[in-house]
Amino acid sequence: MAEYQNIFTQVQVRGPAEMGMVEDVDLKERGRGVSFSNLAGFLGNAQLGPFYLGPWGVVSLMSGALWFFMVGMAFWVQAEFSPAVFLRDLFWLSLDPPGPEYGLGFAPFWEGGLWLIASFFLLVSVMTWWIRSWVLAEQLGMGKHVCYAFASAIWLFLVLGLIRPVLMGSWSEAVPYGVFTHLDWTNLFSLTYGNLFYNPFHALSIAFLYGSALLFAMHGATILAVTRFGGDRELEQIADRGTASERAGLFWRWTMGFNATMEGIHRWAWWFAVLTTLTGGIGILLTGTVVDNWYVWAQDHGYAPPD
Ligand code: 07D
Ligand code: 07D
Repeated sequence: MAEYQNIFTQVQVRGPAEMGMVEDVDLKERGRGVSFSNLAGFLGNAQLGPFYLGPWGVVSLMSGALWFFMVGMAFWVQAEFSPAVFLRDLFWLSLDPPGPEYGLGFAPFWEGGLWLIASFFLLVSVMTWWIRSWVLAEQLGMGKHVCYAFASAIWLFLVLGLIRPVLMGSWSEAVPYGVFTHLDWTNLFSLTYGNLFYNPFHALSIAFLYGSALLFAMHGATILAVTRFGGDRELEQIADRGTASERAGLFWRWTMGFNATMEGIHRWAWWFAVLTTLTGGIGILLTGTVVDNWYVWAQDHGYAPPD
């Protein structure tokens, strides 16, 4: 039994490549290349591929690559074409949106114009990847739960880079493309609007984010703890005594009086993750449009003490 106490244990059984179902799947858009990796098997499944590309995948990868290339070109110019400076300053280089003087208009190439063009390609890339998630779920006869969860993340992404800047009347409100500069933007955003901690939607978003981590830890640990009874196969709830499902459920009922079911735990996880970015997007959308200073707002609403 001791060998199953290891949280990394993964038994790798390797047979011929598993090509997957063919019913209702557009096979000419699915590759034939398959390889195996011990490392991948250690982390999950050893088989890599076949990969399904399709027209939306092509558009998404190409426009994503264009965005990446444009950001890279801007960095390269800022580094004055020096590979050493480029590498040294990589995390501090930035492609910034236009200044406030350009409003929602176009801007000269090196004063935000390139940011606008790159953003267009990032938008196309993210939206077509979302369509791809829909198309593939459809072909596999699945529900659209992944698409809706991804849509929630895209909601926050759109609020940050498109919807809120449009409502504020200026592209300068949007987020720059840079590792530390996007953190500076985040910090400045909070300072400009009187401390984002007093935005209740930011608080909700944090509660769901922390909750997601807690739920993921509880679920991951619980399933690992009952793999010795076959729990890693996540069978439907079974009425029989002594099954992995029963033990996993009982552990939590005995521990805290309540247990999720094999089905329900995944609904908990889905909702917590989805609500993190859903509430977050609402919080950002309200900032500067409806509320100018969250600390003052909080005082007015009894959420912060008066001075
Ligand atoms: C682990 C899945 C894999 C994804 C990865 C990210 C890029 C960017 C671009 C070099 C969990 C790939 C990165 C494609 C390359 C250039 C120009 C997901 C996993 C590995 N952030 N953020 C990061 C993005 C915002 C904030 C890291 C994107 C908001 C804070 C990475 C967006 C605000 C911190 C990154 C976005 C904000 C980070 C790691 C888009 C408020 C960190 C991300 C499109 C939400 C952390 C140096 C990660 C860090 C970090 C990417 C938006 C705040 C570079 C693509 C504007 C406070 N962010 N971020 O692992 O180390 O995500 O920063 O909206 O501390 Mg950010
Ligand atoms: C960004 C969704 C969009 C991403 C997409 C992915 C690619 C790359 C690449 C495959 C992350 C596209 C991907 C293109 C593909 C490859 C390689 C999700 C994103 C579609 N905060 N804060 C949050 C905390 C403070 C601020 C959320 C904590 C300060 C701002 C989260 C603290 C100030 C914003 C959160 C803290 C501040 C946020 C993000 C603590 C800064 C946001 C949730 C302990 C000084 C965002 C309402 C998320 C938001 C946000 C946590 C502090 C500013 C819960 C724990 C007070 C401006 N903060 N924060 O899932 O929604 O993001 O706010 O101090 O915009 Mg905050």
